[in-house]
Amino acid sequence: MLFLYSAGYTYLKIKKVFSLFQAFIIPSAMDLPLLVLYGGLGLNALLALIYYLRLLRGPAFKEAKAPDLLIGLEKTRLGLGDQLKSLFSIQATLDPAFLEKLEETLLAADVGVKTTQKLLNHLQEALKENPQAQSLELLKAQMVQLLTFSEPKEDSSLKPWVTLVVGVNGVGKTTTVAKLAFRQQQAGKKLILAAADTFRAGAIEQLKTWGERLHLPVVAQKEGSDPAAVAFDAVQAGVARQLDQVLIDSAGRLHTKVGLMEELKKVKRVIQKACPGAPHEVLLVVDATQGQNALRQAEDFHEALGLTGLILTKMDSSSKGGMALALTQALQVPIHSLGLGEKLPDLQKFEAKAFVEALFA
Ligand SMILES: Nc1nc2c(ncn2[C@@H]2O[C@H](COP(=O)(O)OP(=O)(O)O)[C@@H](O)[C@H]2O)c(=O)[nH]1
Ligand SMILES: [Mg+2]
Repeated sequence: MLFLYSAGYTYLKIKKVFSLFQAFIIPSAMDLPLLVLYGGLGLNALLALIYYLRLLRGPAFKEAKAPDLLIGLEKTRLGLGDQLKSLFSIQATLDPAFLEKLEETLLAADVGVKTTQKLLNHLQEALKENPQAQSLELLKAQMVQLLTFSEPKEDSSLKPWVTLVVGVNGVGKTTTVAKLAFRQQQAGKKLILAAADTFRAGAIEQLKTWGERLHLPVVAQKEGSDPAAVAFDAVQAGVARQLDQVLIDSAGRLHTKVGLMEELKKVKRVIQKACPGAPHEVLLVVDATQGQNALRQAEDFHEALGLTGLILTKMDSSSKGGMALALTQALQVPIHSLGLGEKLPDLQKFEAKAFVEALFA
């Protein structure tokens, strides 16, 4: 095939050179079949190129690069992991001056007062029991333990599995819904999205655009319509079509906080009506650059909705990743995923051990 192709190409090149000298053009019976062959192969190459470009921008692009946890956590590593490593490398006996420095470092990385105290107490206890142990390793192990929770596991017999995504404005909810959808789609799941942030027309358009890129259906109504009705329609469609998942985006405007919580509670109730037992997950999206300031918000959302997991976004631009410990301890809710960038593959399933290892790499 390749031989024929190059033979045809060479023949046509020669003919082109010859055509400079019109007098030498000799019509040949070979021209037509070679032109057809050459044209056919050229068309195939063009189709292959178009297909390749579609794969590149479409959801089916299987080689989507997973984010690198080491790069994504670089800022927090500089502020927390590296500081602790150098602290422990200079001195490893827990005298009061050392403990004070350790406490300072943990607090500066937004680990929070309570969790810092917990870590320090645990370290002292563990060293009493086992004086030969490496203090830094003990501290890391304790961090892993504090970050480990049992999570609701998706039950694939439940069709659909419904996830409600909540959080204040600008934290990355809509982007995270798209990233979650992308992840599920890569796993071969059938899903539908709901644009239940009806507060701004822009938010509805944003989700629709993601839906187009992912070739996924998006249930949406006009700006200002009832978000609970949008969520209800999407869940109902999920039940009727026996889809694997329904992912619901929601509003996060701040200026009427009580109104927002009431609205979200209503969304949750209505989802339950469309599908008993749903939503199976309520995920709070938190902007990691806010550090500990996000704690109050998170508590409010948890009280109103009963969160099942946290998604910390913008980890790639935050040095306050220690808040992962503060938040999970205060709420006793697991971290579901980490946002490590703005692109579709930039969402990583959270794993306590990998997280702590990356912080101290
Ligand atoms: N660097 C970075 N930016 C993010 C991440 N997640 C979301 N963003 C950006 O945050 C901004 C707000 O996101 P959006 O999804 O509209 O937030 P929403 O208002 O909560 O729906 C957008 O510019 C996103 O691209 C992340 O993990 N890392
Ligand atoms: Mg949004």
